[in-house]
Amino acid sequence: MRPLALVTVLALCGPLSSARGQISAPDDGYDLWLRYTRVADTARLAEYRAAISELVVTSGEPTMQAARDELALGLNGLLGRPVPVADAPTRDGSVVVGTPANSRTIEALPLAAALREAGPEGFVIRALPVRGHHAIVVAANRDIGVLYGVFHLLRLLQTGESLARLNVVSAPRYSLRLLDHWDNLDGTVERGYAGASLWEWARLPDSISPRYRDYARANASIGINGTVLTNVNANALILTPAYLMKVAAIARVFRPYGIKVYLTARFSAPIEIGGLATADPLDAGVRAWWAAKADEIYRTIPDFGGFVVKANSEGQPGPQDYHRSHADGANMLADALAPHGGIVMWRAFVYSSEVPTDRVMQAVDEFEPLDARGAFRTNVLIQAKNGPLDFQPREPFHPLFGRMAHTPLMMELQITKEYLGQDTHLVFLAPLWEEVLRADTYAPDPRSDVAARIRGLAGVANVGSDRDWCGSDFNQANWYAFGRLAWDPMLPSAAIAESWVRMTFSNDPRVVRPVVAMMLASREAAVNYMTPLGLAHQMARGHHYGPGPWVAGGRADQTSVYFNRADSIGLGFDRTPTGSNAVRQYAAPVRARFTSRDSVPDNLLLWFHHVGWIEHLRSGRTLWEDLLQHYQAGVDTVRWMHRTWDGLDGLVDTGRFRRVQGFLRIQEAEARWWRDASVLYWQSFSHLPLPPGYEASAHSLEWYRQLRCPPDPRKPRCKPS
Ligand code: GCV
Repeated sequence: MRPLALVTVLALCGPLSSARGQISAPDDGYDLWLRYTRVADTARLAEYRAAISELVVTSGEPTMQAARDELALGLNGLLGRPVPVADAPTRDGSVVVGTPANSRTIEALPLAAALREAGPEGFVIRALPVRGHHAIVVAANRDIGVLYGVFHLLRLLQTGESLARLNVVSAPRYSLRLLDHWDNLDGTVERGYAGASLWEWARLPDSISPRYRDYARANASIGINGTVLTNVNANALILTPAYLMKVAAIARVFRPYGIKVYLTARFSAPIEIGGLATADPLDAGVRAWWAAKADEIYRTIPDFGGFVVKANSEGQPGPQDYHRSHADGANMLADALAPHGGIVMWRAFVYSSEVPTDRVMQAVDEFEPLDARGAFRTNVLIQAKNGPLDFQPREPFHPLFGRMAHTPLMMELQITKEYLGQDTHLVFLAPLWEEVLRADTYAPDPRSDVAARIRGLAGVANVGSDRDWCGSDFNQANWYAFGRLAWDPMLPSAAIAESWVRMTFSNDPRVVRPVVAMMLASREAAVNYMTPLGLAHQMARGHHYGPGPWVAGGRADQTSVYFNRADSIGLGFDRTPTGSNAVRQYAAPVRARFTSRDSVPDNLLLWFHHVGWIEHLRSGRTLWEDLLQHYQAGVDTVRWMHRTWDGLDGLVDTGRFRRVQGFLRIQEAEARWWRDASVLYWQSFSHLPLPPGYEASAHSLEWYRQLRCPPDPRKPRCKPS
């Protein structure tokens, strides 16, 4: 982040003006949502200045120091004047910050009931008299709660909330709120679209990038409390002493911000770095090796969080290599970590070596019987992706969320947009995540939503070494949204979008309203132009960027044709009892809803049913007509987003305005590319005409099929049509 002095100077100077009276200096996006520019609304500014005149922080512990520094930075900027730090409230307007253990003032206040409600990580913010003065109190049971409370208070000011009658008690719903980095030790990032890895392994542990602290600070501001540093396609070297020293150095920077580090454990590490002949989880030597490795890790990193494991999936080694079960593998690692309080997050994204009848059924088939036997140790969590396939623009919720009666579950979301336009397309993911968190599993009863069935959220990070962290200004919103939902999974997408826009761009309603509207429309737009009506996995092979509904060959269940089942009759994967019967993995009411053509939601129709091209849908239109309409709606929405953004010229700084504008240009061309390539391909089966007035495709199907879109630099992303 900018040094304190610079922020203060900028804030005191006031914004630079443009023709429309707003900031126009180019902004590189580095500050994310943590912008503390002077409050523009003069009435609010006067209210804040009257309510806040000094800071009282009495503890010098690292987390409390971080809280004090953040408050000083934020208040100085937002109020446009320095706010002095005092030892005790001396006048009206004190912001008193602390825990009953580190502040006598807080200890003496009547906050016991509220603090009980706040729990170990939550906080209380109240306006109340302290020693005869008007004060604002940010109190918590632990220092980290204070830091979270400080970020919350600053957010209220950033978003222009009134401080009158301030009374907040907030506690996170989950204790595990993690970012998973798919970062490799060579600095590349699997499915990363924001530059190289943040972790400078070659320079660690002696050289500490200042970005580590800025990253930790951004995470703490949204309540994230864990970071898995390494790719699930793991490299055993991370567990060697030299790398553990490097990990310890990162952990030291993260610690004051309440962030624990976790690592991915390569199942074959005992062979690769331990010199053993086997990695069999029931072998005594292997078990001893992992126990000793855990001891060594905790000697180096005393608050180490634990392991994430991808085993027997996409070629990764695992217990099945030794004819052992996932439970045998997970329990071995759990036993090694248990004496130190560590956990194992064992992924349910499994890919068997044989092609199954229906790929989306494998996780339940493998994990439910183990759960039924209570086979997993208590410090094992099974981590499932939101849907049973692979982070598609839309999937039904993963049936595993309704099937595991004994073993705690984590849900993995993908913040990096592997299948949703990667760096350039503006797609706000909170509506996707809200949809799955609120989905009712009916297991064991109605109102058992997915949010209630899990113990934590892990998000595959979209953060890299790019100056703007995420590869695009709007991708930052997805990092922000993930943290906010991990704290409170019932927070509506609209509220998340609005607070992000206010903090990141402006409180001006001429900006807030249209940008929030764009964000909220963006996910459905992407579904429409990529995979409408429940289609999935229609992306080009490998890079997963552009359309590839024709992809065939190689392993069948990694191809588009396997998932779309297009033929002369119709389109879609029959997962009802007449087909793969994947619906059987859902609780009875959900199964019935998905099985019947009368009740299956239109947006999942082709996920569960093979539908004839000229069959009528509930809309009264045929499948063919509805399909065309959805593709067109996707394109039209992106055009509208583009026009809406153009209308913000002068209301947003030139740097971000132009960057977003350029990306929307790409997105519009590529939405057409998706529509045209897909429609032409389906037409080669349906042989049905386009209705009069339907925008004709610019090129032939063959032209689209031979396009090698990124990363091939010799081809354009998409030829302008
Ligand atoms: C890390 C998908 C991605 C892979 C990823 C895998 C996983 O298949 O394309 O890059 O591997 O999911 O989640 O393990």
